[in-house]
Amino acid sequence: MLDTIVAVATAPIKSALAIIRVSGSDAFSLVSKIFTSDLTKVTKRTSFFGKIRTNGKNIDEVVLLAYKGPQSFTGEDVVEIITHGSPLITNEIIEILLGLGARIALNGEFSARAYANNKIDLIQAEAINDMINATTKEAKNLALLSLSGEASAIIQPIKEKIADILSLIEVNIDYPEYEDIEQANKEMIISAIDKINLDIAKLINEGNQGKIIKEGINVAIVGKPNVGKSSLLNAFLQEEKAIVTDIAGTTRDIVEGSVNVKGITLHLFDTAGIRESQDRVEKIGIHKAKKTIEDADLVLLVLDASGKLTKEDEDLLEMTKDKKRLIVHNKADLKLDDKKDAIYVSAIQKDVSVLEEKIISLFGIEEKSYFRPSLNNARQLGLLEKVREYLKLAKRDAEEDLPVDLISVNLHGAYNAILEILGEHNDNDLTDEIFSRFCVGK
Ligand SMILES: Nc1nc2c(ncn2[C@@H]2O[C@H](COP(=O)(O)OP(=O)(O)OP(=O)(O)O)[C@@H](O)[C@H]2O)c(=O)[nH]1
Ligand SMILES: [Mg+2]
Repeated sequence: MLDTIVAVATAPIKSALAIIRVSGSDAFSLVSKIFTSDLTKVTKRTSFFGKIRTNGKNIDEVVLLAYKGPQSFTGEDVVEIITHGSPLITNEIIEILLGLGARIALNGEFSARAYANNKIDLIQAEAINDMINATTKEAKNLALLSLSGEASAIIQPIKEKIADILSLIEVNIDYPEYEDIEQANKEMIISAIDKINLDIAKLINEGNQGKIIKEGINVAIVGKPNVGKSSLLNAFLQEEKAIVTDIAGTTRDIVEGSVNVKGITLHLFDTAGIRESQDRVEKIGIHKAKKTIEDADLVLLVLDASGKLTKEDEDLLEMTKDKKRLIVHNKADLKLDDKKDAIYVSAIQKDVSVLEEKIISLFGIEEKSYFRPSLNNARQLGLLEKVREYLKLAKRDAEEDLPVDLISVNLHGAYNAILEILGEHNDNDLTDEIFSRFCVGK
């Protein structure tokens, strides 16, 4: 039996109310020892108003919710004590409960128990964190879709399609004498894998869009000295955050700022102008700038529209050529030439709306991705790639005319990777799937 755990669910600051959560088989009996009502008889979700007290001393007047497991968040008996919002009160109650035998909960332990007790799957558990950490309402909405199970639902049809082929193969192997069973042949397997691959590609594309909505885009602003990188950062942020002067080599350290463009957070990194330099401090800044380029999702390579392209610009064009990038011609108010399709801005005039639109469209964020459930974190996307990899191998095996039982090895791999996305660890349920599809016992 697991310990009974306790923790304050709200921030440890003065506020109107605070919530203490207790979960575990002893939750009702422990809390009953210090509460005016007896919770041990509770059979369904019940609310109480009463006093927390110990040794004849009142600690606080509280509202208390008792959830009889499994009808609770963790699936265990859960008590939520809503106290007045002083850390002194919550600390005192927690200390008493610890003294009575409860244990302080580890980070995420309530959610971990909910997952262990099949109240939520892994995608939903991750969504709880996403809900709390969301910094835009769009990111919060996506997290809510995952939390409510809608993201988990989109992987189910693919899981079933793989189970379909696997069950057909297994029945062919185990019951070759049944003539009325469809034959699992090479063409049929390849065509089924091709269809599943299309579904996976769609999920990966939608997941990548969701990831951007959730996490934003890391944008490195780079260029030779004095082209207006810091001015561009300031224009995005609409504040004078970075120092701007006409001295080449003004910025040394990275200057960061974030801005919300159409619900997408751009994490902007203004960097030192890149050039050959003997100055010790500037050299460190240039090194940091190069590192920022490597880590960025997008590079804004800033050129000076009022001057000619120099060797330094050309080196930077070469250095960033494999990155996702936009070439930004700044100082458009002074511009010499007018290149077709080039992006012109005037950072000094603080208008970067054209650039903002280019960035959003470069990442192909569709309107509907703001409202669409998706598998959008690195773990989920990595596992979708793994599914794709296994399907590729299974298709290769089929094309090479390997026996169906060997083809099924990689199909099992794909199936298990899907289970892993959902946090289900073994493919025991595949056996149930197989027998639910075929009436092999007739
Ligand atoms: N006319 C005009 N001047 C600009 C524009 N943007 C920046 N400047 C000027 O260009 C000079 C350099 O600007 P910064 O923003 O400091 O340039 P930087 O690229 O950050 O320079 P370093 O930090 O030295 O690499 C300043 O005098 C700015 O006022 C613009 O759009 N138009
Ligand atoms: Mg600068």
